[in-house]
Amino acid sequence: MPLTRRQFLASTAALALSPKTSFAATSPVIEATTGHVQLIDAEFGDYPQTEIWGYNGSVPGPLLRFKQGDTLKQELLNSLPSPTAIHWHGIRLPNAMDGVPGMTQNAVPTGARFHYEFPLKDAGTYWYHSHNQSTEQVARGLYGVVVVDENNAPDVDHDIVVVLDDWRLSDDAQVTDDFGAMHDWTHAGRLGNYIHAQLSEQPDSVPENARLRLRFVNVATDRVITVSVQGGDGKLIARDGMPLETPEPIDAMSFGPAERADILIDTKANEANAVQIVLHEGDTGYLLKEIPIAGSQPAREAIRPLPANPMPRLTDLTDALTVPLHMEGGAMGGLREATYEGETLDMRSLVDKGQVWAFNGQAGLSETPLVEVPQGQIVRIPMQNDTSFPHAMHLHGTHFQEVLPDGSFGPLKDTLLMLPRESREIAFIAGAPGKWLMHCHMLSHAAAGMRTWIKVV
Ligand SMILES: [Cu+2]
Repeated sequence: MPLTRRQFLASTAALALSPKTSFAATSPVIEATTGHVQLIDAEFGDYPQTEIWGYNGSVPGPLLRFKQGDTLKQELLNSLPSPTAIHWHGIRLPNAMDGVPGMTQNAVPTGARFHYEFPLKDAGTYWYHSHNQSTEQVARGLYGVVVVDENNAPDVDHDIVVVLDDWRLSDDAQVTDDFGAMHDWTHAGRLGNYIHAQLSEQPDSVPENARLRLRFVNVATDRVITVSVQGGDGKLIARDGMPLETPEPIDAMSFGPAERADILIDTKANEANAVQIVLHEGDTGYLLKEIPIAGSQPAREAIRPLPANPMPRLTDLTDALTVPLHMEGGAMGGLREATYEGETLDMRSLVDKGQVWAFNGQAGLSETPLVEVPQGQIVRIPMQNDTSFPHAMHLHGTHFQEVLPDGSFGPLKDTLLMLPRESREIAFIAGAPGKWLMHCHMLSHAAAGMRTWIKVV
């Protein structure tokens, strides 16, 4: 794999990482507001600061850090010109705290506040982001990370959040405002020209045999980001916040939008003498971030699994209710017709309304849910991706497990990346009562039709 120091995905904007981290400390009030940040590193030229929309004016927003069992209490203050709301991605919470305007709360108008408060039952790596006009608001920077520490967390030398993002910037480094571009919505979504990684902590160097916990979060609106870590041996210990029962070897990791992974690595001297986070695009690797290795310390004990969370896991599918989900639409295999806002529309009328994807022939949300089930009901959703694009299927309110072809269950996840034409099945135990969204986390696809909901009573 050829490794180059920098990536230029487009002629105008360089791929790099910002020279310093903008992670701020936890604060009780999160103000959604505009800000200016130096997104493009000076070594790529004399680019001006980028105007962003961010929590407390930064990207990412403040790193919110709690202990398992704590109660999250955060006041959202909206100082943006548009209404907004915060979704707490992957966190089990009461429905009224889920942050979905039109479904669980009203969007918070300019100048107003909304109080979010809920107990944090599960440890792990989660994130928060706008769920209102999110194709625009997340693309402008409205996201941050929530870390819930285990009460007996593994001993590590550094615990570092790695935020992976993809920006579409103009020649003068500003976020382009082509948020509803139909070509994006019908294809792979809003792909940027500036991919970067921001670290919550950047040690000057680490010794050989240092143990690092790296928490990867893909906050991109639409891009699947594939990275590997060089300069260490380690294991994958959690996905989407939830511990793996058995840590797994790490290879290149592909993250659909919203997917996370925690890894533990013990640093090993390599040619570069550095821990390197490498972006893979096709056959080429691009260096996103590195931490030099200097000195040495004694080797660590073997990596053990994280303590399990209280999230229940599936044991069998007896009495499960099965609800198939047929995913269709987009370019190269489009939709002939679909129901939208109660009307059956042909393809041209759908495009006029910006709706080009459907679940079970329904574009956007229907009045009635995909399924209504009592709390505790096991639901199976065989999903058929009958499109030419990947989709990152996300369920709100609880994690699911994949039902694997041999009948066993995959790890707990809240987002599943499905490749074109792929069929995969998920199953979950219906959690807290309420209206829970299920959608593609390619936010362009969600805006253009890939949304449904599940009612738990
Ligand atoms: Cu999608």
